Amino acid sequence: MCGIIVTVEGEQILRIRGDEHHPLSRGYTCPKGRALGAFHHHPSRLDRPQRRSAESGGGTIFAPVPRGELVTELADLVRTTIAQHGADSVGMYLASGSAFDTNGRRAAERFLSRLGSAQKYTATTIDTPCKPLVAELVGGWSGLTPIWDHEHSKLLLLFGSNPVVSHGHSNAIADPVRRIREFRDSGGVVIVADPRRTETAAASDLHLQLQPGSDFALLGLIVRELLHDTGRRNEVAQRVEGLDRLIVAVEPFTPGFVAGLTGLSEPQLMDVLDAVRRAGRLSALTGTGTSMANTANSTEWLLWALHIVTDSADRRGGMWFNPGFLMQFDSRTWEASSGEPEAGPASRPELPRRFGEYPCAALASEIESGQLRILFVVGGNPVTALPDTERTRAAFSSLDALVVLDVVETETTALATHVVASAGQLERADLPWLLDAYQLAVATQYTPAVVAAQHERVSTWKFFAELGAELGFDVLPRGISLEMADDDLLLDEILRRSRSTAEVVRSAQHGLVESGAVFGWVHDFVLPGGKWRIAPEQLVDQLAFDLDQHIGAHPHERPGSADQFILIPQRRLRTMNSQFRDVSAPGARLEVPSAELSEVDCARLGFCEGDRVRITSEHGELIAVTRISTHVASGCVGLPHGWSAMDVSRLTSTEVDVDILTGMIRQSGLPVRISLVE
Ligand SMILES: Nc1nc2c(c(=O)[nH]1)N[C@H]1C(S)=C(S)[C@@H](COP(=O)(O)OP(=O)(O)OC[C@H]3O[C@@H](n4cnc5c(=O)[nH]c(N)nc54)[C@H](O)[C@@H]3O)O[C@H]1N2
Ligand SMILES: Nc1nc2c(c(=O)[nH]1)N[C@H]1C(S)=C(S)[C@@H](COP(=O)(O)OP(=O)(O)OC[C@H]3O[C@@H](n4cnc5c(=O)[nH]c(N)nc54)[C@H](O)[C@@H]3O)O[C@H]1N2
Ligand SMILES: [Mo]
Repeated sequence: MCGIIVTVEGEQILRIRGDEHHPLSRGYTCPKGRALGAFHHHPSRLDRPQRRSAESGGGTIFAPVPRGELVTELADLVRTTIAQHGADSVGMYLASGSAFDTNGRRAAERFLSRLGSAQKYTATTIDTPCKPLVAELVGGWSGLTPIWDHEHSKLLLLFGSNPVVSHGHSNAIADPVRRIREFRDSGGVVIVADPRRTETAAASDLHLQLQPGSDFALLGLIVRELLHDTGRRNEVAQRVEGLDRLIVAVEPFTPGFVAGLTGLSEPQLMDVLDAVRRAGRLSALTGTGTSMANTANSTEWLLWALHIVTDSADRRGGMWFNPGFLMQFDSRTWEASSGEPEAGPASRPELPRRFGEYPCAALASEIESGQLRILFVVGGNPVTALPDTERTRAAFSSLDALVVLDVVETETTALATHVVASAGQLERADLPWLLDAYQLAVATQYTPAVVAAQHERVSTWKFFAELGAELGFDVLPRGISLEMADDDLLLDEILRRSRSTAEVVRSAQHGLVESGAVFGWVHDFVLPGGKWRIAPEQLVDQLAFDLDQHIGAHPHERPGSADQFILIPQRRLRTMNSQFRDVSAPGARLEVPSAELSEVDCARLGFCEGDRVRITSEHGELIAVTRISTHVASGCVGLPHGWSAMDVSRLTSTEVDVDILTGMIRQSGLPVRISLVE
């Protein structure tokens, strides 16, 4: 999402730097952006379509196959499989690598829906399904994403997000350190709730080092205290439906109770409350620290409740919803969703189907039970990203076909029956379409292809269009044939319905900002009956449940065994999930996976820096190398994901700890034991 300048000589990427004229990233680019050249020339970059041909001593041998032949073969297989087992025997997993390939993502999704299959899985359900869930239940539409009003708000609350490293979760915060500094320089206050003293916490006004999974209690307290004011209550009652239920639901969150749950002192809690009262309106954002916890839905709900109670939601000086430059959500007609899920997958009927997809938690069982027989993976590495690695591997190996579209070899391509070498980021023209509404302004950026696609790499859209044609249906938009289509023609289709024209967007070399935050469109067009449904029954029930569970399992009350820890997720600066593990920007070090432990715990248990430790959960174990840190709270262990050498997915499960409302797997706040490997 940062503007970059790429220096090219022939087909060689020589250098990448931030574009100082880019209105949002202003010359900044992170190490991942600067590593795009190295990624483009990756030693295991995929160059041509391949088919699994033989096994040899644990490895698989792939043979190149002409694309036409591959397409015909796959079309035959899809046709016969669907004839025998129905449309739902073919499925798709779409993830991070496709989020930035606008034409590819759209064609892949269209292909699946033309097949008539319900077997759609995306990274949303292993990342943050609480966000669309709460948006749908409270606001009437799952696509509403809170965005920081960095220009007008005076208080930013961050829960379980570390934008200095991640550059934001569902907020594209380019240039994060400078953004935060500017915000504070103009009188803004930043408060970070995180069990780790993060790089973002270090740049903030106040760091609350709370117990993992206890964010909902802190938010419950603030909402409760604010609603004690009768004037506010009466005012809020005009704007919402269900206020009485909210008031009852947050009643347990007294200062004493919340101090016990969060591990924060009562004076600290009062400081936060004072800051909220002083600011009036505020922006509050969550990230994966809370969205992957078993209290995710309660936390997200109370965060929305806080926005609404302070009249911050969709209001200047509070937070906003980006209608998107390309998507233009503010010019559509909306019908509020009831929030009822559709029927779940056959092998796990207790799991919900929401937002037009099944939860990833059901992917393995759908394959094992024979429902799902052909899987397309589009820009994802599910072998490292999904829980219970061995089960995922076994399930994938049993598929009739695993078709993986990627740019490099991965743990997932290694299990594929067919590999499609996709054209990469620098080899295609593109627009930030899927993340359009995650930006800090109503903005877009067109980028032309920097180099031509080399070898036999193919655009993801073209592959699906060809496969669709072979199966007898159109994947591309009406009026665009496969013969005439190219990247730009397809992007024009999107720009035609955007806030501007293709000509204007294309000629804006450094990206285009239409406006900063805009307010009010959600009130005007989206909210059911013009009011927030502030206390949906499902969430009220969930909160009561979480309270019971959390009190039972709270660290302070657990039988105190010295080797017990709570696992918390974290991102690393130079990797992007499993990407950039083995290539980096010129001169930059590679990331090394490690388990981050506090000095105190290491001293207590006799662990030294670089020791090998065994980390065990209820579901599995892994061996990790320790990294001693003053950042992480005592009692917590921080583990990144996306590594097969130190694979955190071995510790997580698709069977227990699965959220009933969303199917989200618990990946944050997991109890583990740690011991030294002799
Ligand atoms: N460099 C880099 N950037 C990335 C990625 C990457 O892999 N590397 N991945 C991208 C992706 S896919 C995503 S989804 C985003 C994620 O973006 P973020 O959500 O900002 O992810 P993190 O940086 O891991 O921050 C999560 C924080 O939550 C804290 N935490 C853990 N448990 C709890 C808890 O119970 N309560 C609270 N309050 N905090 C908790 C952790 O200590 C950590 O600091 O980042 C994106 N950006
Ligand atoms: N335990 C645990 N599990 C987690 C997480 C955690 O914190 N803890 N985080 C979760 C989160 S937030 C996420 S988003 C998921 C990530 O899950 P995934 O998105 O499945 O994982 P990535 O490693 O990002 O895989 C992206 C793939 O896309 C490929 N790619 C890159 N560019 C392109 C392109 O232009 N075209 C194509 N076709 N492919 C491309 C890359 O080579 C890579 O293999 O993992 C989740 N899993
Ligand atoms: Mo993610």
